[in-house]
This record gives sequence, C-alpha cells and structure tokens, in this order.
Amino acid sequence: MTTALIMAGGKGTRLDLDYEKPMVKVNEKPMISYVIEALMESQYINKILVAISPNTPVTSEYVKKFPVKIIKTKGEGYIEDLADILKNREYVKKDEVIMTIVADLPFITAKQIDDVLENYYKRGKPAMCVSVPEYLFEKYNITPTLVYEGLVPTGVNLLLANNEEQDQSIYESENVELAFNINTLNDLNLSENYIKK
Ligand SMILES: Nc1nc2c(ncn2[C@@H]2O[C@H](COP(=O)(O)OP(=O)(O)OP(=O)(O)O)[C@@H](O)[C@H]2O)c(=O)[nH]1
Ligand SMILES: [Mg+2]
Repeated sequence: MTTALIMAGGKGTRLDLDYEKPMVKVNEKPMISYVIEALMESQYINKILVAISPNTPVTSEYVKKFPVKIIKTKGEGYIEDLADILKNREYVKKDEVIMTIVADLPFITAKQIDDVLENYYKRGKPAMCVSVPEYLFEKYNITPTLVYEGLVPTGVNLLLANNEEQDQSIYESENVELAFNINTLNDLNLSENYIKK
C-alpha cells in the first residue's frame, strides 16, 4: 500500500492571483479537489496527507471535508518542507512508500495513478520519477513548463520515507495529464482549451 503526499503550501507566485493556487478553479472546482478525488479512487493509495503552510490557509480549511490528514509545514520551499515531513516519524514510517504529488494537476485520474504505482512496484527500485515525453504536449498544443532531454517532469514522484539518497528509475508515462500542471495564467487558459477538446 502507498501513502500519497500532496504538496500544497507554495506561494503561487507565477500565477499572480489574489488567492491560493491549490484553490484556483478549473471547471468550477478547486484544482486540489481533482487530485484528492483521484487519489481516493486509486486502488493502491491507502492514506492521503496534505502538506499545507502559512501560504495556504484557505486550502487548509477546504481539505478538511476530505478523508485526508493535514500536515503543517513552514512554507519555506518544496524540498525543505518535504525533507521535514520525511524525517518526522509522527507522519511517515521509515519504510513507507510515499507518492509525492503536486496540487495543481487538475486532469489526473485514478487510473493514471494506478498505472504509475503498478510500474513502481514492478521495478522494485526505491525511487521513481514520473515524466511524460514532450511530443505529447505538442500534440495537444500545451506548453510544458520545463523540458529536460525531451521529457517533461510530472509533479508525481515515488520514494521511501527514509530520506536517504535512493536508487531511482525514470518512468515515461504516455499520460500528458500527469504533467499538465498550472503555473501561470497562460496554463490556466490552456487548461480551458484542453477541457473543450
Ligand atoms: N508544503 C509546501 N508545499 C509547497 C512549497 N512550495 C511549493 N509547494 C507546493 O508544491 C506544488 C508545486 O509547486 P509550484 O508549482 O512551484 O507551486 P508554487 O510554489 O505555489 O508556485 P510558484 O510560487 O509560482 O513557484 C504546489 O502544489 C505547491 O503548493 C512549500 O514550500 N511547502
Ligand atoms: Mg514553486
């Protein structure tokens, strides 16, 4: 079984709106609700943690209606806050498998999450980074935020909670939804076009 950890304590600077990024609505629903619902529906996820911070008080209130555990982080950066959580044995056990996921993936589905996890368990390596090939973005006319060697990193990663260097594999998923995250107003507009398609 796998624990999901939604990172939801960022400042949302690039989006430049007056409200918190996880609460930005796509098709009339806050983005984070899509992520939580997909995780709830996944066959392999048995626990959902949401890492909020002083940057995201509204998100913190909103997620209370879901079966999730809220973790308060400092909001000092994704890497720093993730490291603090992984060290804390109140939150995660040393050999717990953690799927970290960002809050701004409004098109993610339970089926895609299950596909990622089936691959992770098949490979048997402690860590796995999920990416999507860039050409899929071109196909759907979406602009990826970051491209590295023809691959777009998704906001989804797997690791053990022991917080040590881990042997990692890279999984190339064919599901562009796993990498279609919303960072800018342009991304938000693109997401509306994507919905229409
Ligand atoms: N708990 C926690 N979550 C974070 C932190 N930084 C980013 N996140 C979350 O990690 C996910 C991916 O981060 P980004 O896409 O960069 O979001 P962001 O940092 O809010 O936005 P920018 O300020 O534009 O970079 C988002 O769901 C953020 O809410 C942090 O310091 N603490
Ligand atoms: Mg950021």
